Amino acid sequence: MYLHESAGNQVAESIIQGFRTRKRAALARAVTLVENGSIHAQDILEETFKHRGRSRVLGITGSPGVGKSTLVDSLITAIREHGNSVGVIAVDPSSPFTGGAILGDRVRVRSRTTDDQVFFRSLASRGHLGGVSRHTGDIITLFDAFGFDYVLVETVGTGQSEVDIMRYAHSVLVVMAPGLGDDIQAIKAGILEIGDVFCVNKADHPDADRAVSVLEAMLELNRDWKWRPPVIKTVASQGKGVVELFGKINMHLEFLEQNNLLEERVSRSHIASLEENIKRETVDRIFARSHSDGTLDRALKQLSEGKTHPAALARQLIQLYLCSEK
Ligand SMILES: Nc1nc2c(ncn2[C@@H]2O[C@H](COP(=O)(O)OP(=O)(O)OP(=O)(O)O)[C@@H](O)[C@H]2O)c(=O)[nH]1
Ligand SMILES: [Mg+2]
Repeated sequence: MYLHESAGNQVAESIIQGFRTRKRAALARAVTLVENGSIHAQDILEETFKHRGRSRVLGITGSPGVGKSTLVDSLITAIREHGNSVGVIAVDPSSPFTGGAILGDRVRVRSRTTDDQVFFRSLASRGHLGGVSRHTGDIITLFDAFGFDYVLVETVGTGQSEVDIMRYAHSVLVVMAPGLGDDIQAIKAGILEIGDVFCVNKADHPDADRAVSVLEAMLELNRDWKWRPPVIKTVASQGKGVVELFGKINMHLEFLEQNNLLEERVSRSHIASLEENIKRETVDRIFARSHSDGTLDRALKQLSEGKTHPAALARQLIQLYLCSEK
């Protein structure tokens, strides 16, 4: 049962009602309210949280331009061919330095407005004041509660925050491409540790086999795999290898279920979610409030003048904005 009748929150109630009848407009509205930190968000989140747990959450990460969105597009086709529904969340880097359309030829996943079993939403990865958006976990929960069979989350794996997003996934697909010097860099960034399935995309490129060998050799170094991540070659732009890739992803999810490891992943996502909420209630709140009342500017001035140590200032801000609250 969704939200009880007595709850006087009309906005939340109509959205919950929309979830019950699988109205995509209700999901779109809920995401916007959560992203904007609306006063209705909490009611919606609390209610929808009870209904999550159905979706298989797949994280897709990799360097800019390796073909993640193109792959997502072909994965949607594969998922639909199995008769399953899918929600896609694309977390876009919105930093003026790193992101948005780094490459001019970036692909946008088609929204497929005619297919009501597919829903696409793009999120900015940075919140106000340059902080990382703290809503990804909540938004994944909304998608899950809406009842999609699969939720795909695409992020550009360039920074820690993007890697952190992968903690919400049950299965992580790391996408690489030959000819970008990507193999070595990716290994440095620790991306090898987070992948459950690896994909060498752009296999139409002559260096693809070499990239696969490098990756396989690196994976061989770890002999203690519970699950040895497979490496699949794809040409996403032609849909080649995608059925096999989708098969491996499902094999990984089944492996987790059969070995009682899915709970670990779910627990990892709960920890990430808790962290997200704690940071929002503390770090983000302190920054927002001290910014709006001018304290932050004064604090920064003190720091640049070398009058106070950041630790002392941090304690003062915590005292001022968190401890003094009722
Ligand atoms: N040759 C070739 N090109 C591909 C392949 N897959 C994708 N592309 C092209 O590579 C470019 C980038 O693809 P995207 O899907 O936007 O890559 P992305 O990883 O989502 O990029 P960002 O979201 O910007 O990080 C586009 O021009 C695609 O058409 C492939 O298998 N072979
Ligand atoms: Mg993309």
